[in-house]
Amino acid sequence: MKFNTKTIHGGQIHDKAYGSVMPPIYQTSTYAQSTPGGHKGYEYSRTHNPTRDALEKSFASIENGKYGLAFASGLAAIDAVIKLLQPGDEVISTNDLYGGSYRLFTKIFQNFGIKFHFVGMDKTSQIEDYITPATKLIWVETPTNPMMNVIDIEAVSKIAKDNELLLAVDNTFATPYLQQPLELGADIVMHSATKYLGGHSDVIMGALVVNDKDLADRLYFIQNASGAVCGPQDSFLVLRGIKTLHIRMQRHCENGKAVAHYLAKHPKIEKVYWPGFESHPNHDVAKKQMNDFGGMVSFVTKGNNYDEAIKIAENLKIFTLAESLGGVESLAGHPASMTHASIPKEEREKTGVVDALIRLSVGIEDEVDLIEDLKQAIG
Ligand code: P1T
Repeated sequence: MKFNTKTIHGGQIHDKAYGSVMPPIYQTSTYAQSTPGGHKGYEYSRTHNPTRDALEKSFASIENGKYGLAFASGLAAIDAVIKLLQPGDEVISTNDLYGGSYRLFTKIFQNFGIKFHFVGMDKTSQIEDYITPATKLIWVETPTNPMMNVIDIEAVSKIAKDNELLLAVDNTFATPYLQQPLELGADIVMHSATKYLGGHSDVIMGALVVNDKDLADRLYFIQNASGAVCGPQDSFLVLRGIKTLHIRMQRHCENGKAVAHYLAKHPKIEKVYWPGFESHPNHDVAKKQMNDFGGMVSFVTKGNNYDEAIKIAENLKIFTLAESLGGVESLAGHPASMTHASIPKEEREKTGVVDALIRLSVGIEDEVDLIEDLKQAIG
């Protein structure tokens, strides 16, 4: 089945009771048993829920994997992955990543004796310098949030396999429409389904997809034991969102390209970060592993002018100044004070997250209106 068909039908069956085309929202915490253990496959909704099951099958299908897991948030999904580890284990992570992922690693799991190394991965050889006998996992986010670096998943996967390490890829920015990490050798693909998969800025959710049965069983165990699951109503909404993922992504990419090119020519803009530019340092990798370049664009104002950046963020009318990304509506964010505020200033500035950086999640409105909005806001 092709990707555009999988978004609509992947892993889905019509409801057995009445043939409903969409799965019913099974808004129940528990299930009647005829005798202890005499149930129809469902005991308690933390463990399984039919609406969540339908969504988990869709996650697996669109990522070309065997097993899907849905969580209460993207961070809950990451939390489950790190719980595969033990005190004393080490993780090598992308150095430019969502601030909340960084916070979870450094402020929660570091206290449990897990060590994290944050490494620039666009030169994959740098990863090998950090591998020790204690290393268990490589955490890749690509394209990175918010600097839009692109990491060669296939090359990292070779390093992971040679050293018997797990490779997890946060595929939130790209979505499976643009890149499929399991096909490139990753063991785990992770999403903040809050973003493009849900697609409508109305749900918080996370996803994992894996191929290995043993790994899946360990993650299902953690999902049930820790309990950070999503509810049936949210499962339904994300399942509905996924059905238009391919159409939305096509438009996100077209509008992202138009916005990136407009900004690149603007005299008041110093630099635009978007992997579609031939001048982007990882453009060749992006061309190799992605089908297009996505709808996320970051930029800094001329002379790194903080006041100008804030003025633009405040002046935008169609772009809403808000955290998050990946919805149909365009959003603008100021990473230094919003999504990446939990990373110490000197750490974030090393990766380019300066105070004059603005991040755009380019939505699927008319391109003409988006460019007009940027024009009036930049002035
Ligand atoms: O917000 P949540 O669903 O828990 O997902 C966390 C997360 C994980 N990974 C990436 C790449 C992300 O971008 C996020 C969430 N990011 C934002 C809220 C943001 O505005 O960048």
